[in-house]
Amino acid sequence: MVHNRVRKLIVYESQTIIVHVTNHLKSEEVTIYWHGITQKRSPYMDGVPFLTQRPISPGQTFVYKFVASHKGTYWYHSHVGAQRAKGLIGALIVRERTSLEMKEHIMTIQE
Ligand SMILES: [Cu+2]
Repeated sequence: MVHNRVRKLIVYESQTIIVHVTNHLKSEEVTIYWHGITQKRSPYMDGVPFLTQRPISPGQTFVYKFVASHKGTYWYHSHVGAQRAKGLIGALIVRERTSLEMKEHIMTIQE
């Protein structure tokens, strides 16, 4: 069953993303394409069936693992048949890594 609840993954730049995808469909295969992620060091995680991976059969699990190399607002979706249009999509937000340093201003007061 494909449903339309809003799904989102939020990570920080340079974090490793690990997603276990289990196909609970009865008769269709599935892959997940991480739209906008370059996959430079993880070409087999691109989610294109029969090009970068064998599609995930019903009942099987595939583990996607890649680095969120660039900040941005991306999305992921199925790369099989009409599954994307039927709602197998979600947001992938890669947040900028910011320093934990606080901006300080030092002031001295004298009488
Ligand atoms: Cu796409």
